[in-house]
Amino acid sequence: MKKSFLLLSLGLLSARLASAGDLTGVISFKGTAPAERELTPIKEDPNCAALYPGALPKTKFYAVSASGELADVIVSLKGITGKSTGASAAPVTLDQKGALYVPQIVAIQTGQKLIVKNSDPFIHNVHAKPAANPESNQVQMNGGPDLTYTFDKAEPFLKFQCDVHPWMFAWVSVFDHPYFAVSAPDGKFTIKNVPPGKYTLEAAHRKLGTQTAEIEVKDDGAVQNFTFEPKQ
Ligand SMILES: [Cu+2]
Repeated sequence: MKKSFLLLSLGLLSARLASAGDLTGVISFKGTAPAERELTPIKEDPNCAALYPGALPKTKFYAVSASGELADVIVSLKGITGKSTGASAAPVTLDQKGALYVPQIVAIQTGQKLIVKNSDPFIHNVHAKPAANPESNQVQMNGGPDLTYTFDKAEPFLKFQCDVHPWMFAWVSVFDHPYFAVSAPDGKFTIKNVPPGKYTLEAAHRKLGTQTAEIEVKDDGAVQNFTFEPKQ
């Protein structure tokens, strides 16, 4: 009797913890996505050219699903400062694979480790070009050790590029709080454990701009969706 009561209580508690204060939503895309940029084959790197005979990879900005959801949108609470838990957060990995950054859009906290890997059988040059944080430029050999970055200042869409492969870009948004998420291929996002209150929620896409919504998060969370359209 006692045991089943305990299990029931634990079950209720875990169900409550799982949903408490989670802010969720779906990002949709309406209309026709603009054509992605065409690329000129690179001749300077025969290793890469061998990997892609006749066709090169592309930096893909409009990651729209078959049913019209949009990935790679960074959703975050605005107006929160000095709340970073980045020093104790798990590192985030940015890989270089097939001469592309994977993923292309990343979000981390100030002080959180960003690990950059090279999974390709050739060299890359990892060039971080921040606006608010220090710039850095490092060669990363194939099979070479991972590179580790941390950023002290919040900044949106901090650019990483490869100076060997001119189509290789990644953007890393840095927040000084943990209340952000990147929309998945099905357009969904979840910002976990948001304290109840009123907030401005921002959704930012690298090419389609920024939208905001005034929201109220209650004890059991909140839902807020966004729809992006191609720019005129
Ligand atoms: Cu490269």
